[in-house]
Amino acid sequence: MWTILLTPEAKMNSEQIEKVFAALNEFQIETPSWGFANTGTRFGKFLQDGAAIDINDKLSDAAQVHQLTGCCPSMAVHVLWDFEESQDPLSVKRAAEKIGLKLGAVNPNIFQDQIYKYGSLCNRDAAARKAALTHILDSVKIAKQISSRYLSLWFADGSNYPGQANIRWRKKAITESLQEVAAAMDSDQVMLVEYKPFEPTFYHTDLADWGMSYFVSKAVGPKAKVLVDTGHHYQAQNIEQIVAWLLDEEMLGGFHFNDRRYADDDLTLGSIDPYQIFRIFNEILFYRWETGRTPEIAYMIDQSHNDKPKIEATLQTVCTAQELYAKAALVPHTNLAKFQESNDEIGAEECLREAFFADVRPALSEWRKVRGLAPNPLRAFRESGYSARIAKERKERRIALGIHGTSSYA
Ligand code: LRH
Ligand code: MN
Repeated sequence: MWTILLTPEAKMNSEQIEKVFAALNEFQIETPSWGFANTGTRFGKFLQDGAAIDINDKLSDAAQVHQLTGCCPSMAVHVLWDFEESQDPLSVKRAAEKIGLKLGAVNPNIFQDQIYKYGSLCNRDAAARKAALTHILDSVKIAKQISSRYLSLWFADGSNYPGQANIRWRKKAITESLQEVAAAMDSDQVMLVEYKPFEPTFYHTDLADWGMSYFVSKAVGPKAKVLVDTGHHYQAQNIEQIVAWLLDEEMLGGFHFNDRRYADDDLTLGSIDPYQIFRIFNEILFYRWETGRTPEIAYMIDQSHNDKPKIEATLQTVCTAQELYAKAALVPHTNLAKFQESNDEIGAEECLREAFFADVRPALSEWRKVRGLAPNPLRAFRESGYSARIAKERKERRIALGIHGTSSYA
C-alpha cells in the first residue's frame, strides 16, 4: 500500500527519480529586483556593502542566481524602484538579455508618494486617483515595451479608523479603474490582483482577502487573476484551501512566495513552515493530475532580506522551492484519490507525509550535474568570490556617488 520512502537510507526508485526530474524540468520561479537591494522595516534599514545600487546590479545578481540554479530566467521589477524617470525600459530589457535574463512581472508603485496618503485608486481625491491610474497605465506601456506578460498590482489602499471610509464607494472606484487598465492591456497580458489583510493600514484594506480580489478580478474580466502572497493571510488561515478554490475557479494567477512567523514578515521561503509551501504545491499538482489541466501560474518570490546576505538568501529560497516542488511531485495521486474516496484519512495523509519526508536532494544534485550546474548552488556561490567582489566595488561606487543608502525603500 505505502512505498517505503520514510527510512532515510531508502533510495528513490527510477520512477520516483523520473517524477523528480520532470518536476524540476518544468519548475521556474521569478526573483524580485527588490530582494537584492538594501531594505528594512520602519524601525531601520541595515545596509550591506554588497547590496544592489541600481537596476544593473539587480540584474547581475539575478543572473548569478539563474546561472547557479537554472530555474530563475526572469526578474520582477518595481517601476519606481527600478526605472529612472529618463531611462528607456528597452535598454534595461537589452541589458537583461545580454546576461541571459528576461524582465518579468511589472509592479507599479502606487503607495509611496505623499498623494497616496488616503489611497490610490480608492482615494476620494480625484487627483490621487488620476495619478495612480496614470502610473498604472504607464506601467502597462512598460510591460509591453519589455514584452512582460504580467502586470502585478498591490494596493496599500485602506483606512485606520471606523467610519473613515465608505468601503462600498472605494470598491466601485477600484473596480472601474481596473476595468480601464484591463482595456489598455494586450489580450495576452495578465493582470495579477494581490490582496493583503492589513499594513500599512490597520482598520480596513480595500483588497483584504482572496474573495475581494476574486470579485474585483471577475468584474475586470478574463485578463485579471488573483495573486496569492503567502505572507498576506491571517494566522491559521488555510492557504492551500484558497489555492484549491482558485484553481477550481481558474482564477489562480500566481504567487508571491515568502515565509512568516507572525504577519507579512517576508522571511525566506520554507524557513518557518516548509510544509505550508509543500501543501500548496500538492494542491496544484493534484489538480493537474485530476483534471489534466495545467494552469499557467506565475511563481514569484517576494521577500525583503533585511539581515541575510541577499543573494545567498535568494539562492536558499530557490533551492528550497525546488526541493518542495520535487517532493510534491512524489505524492502518489492515484492512492491519494482512493484513500480520499474511502475516507481513509491516515492513508491519505501518509501519501503527503511520505513525499514530504522523502530526501530529494540527491536527485536534485544529480539534476543539476546533468545540466552542468553545481550540485550545491549556495556553496558554489560562496566559493565564487562574487560577494566579496561586489561588496568592494559597490562600496566604492556608493562613496563616489555620495549614496548613504537610506533613501528609497529598495
Ligand atoms: C506588499 C507586497 C507587494 C509588493 C511589496 C514589495 O506587502 O507584498 O507585493 O509590491 O510587497
Ligand atoms: Mn507581495
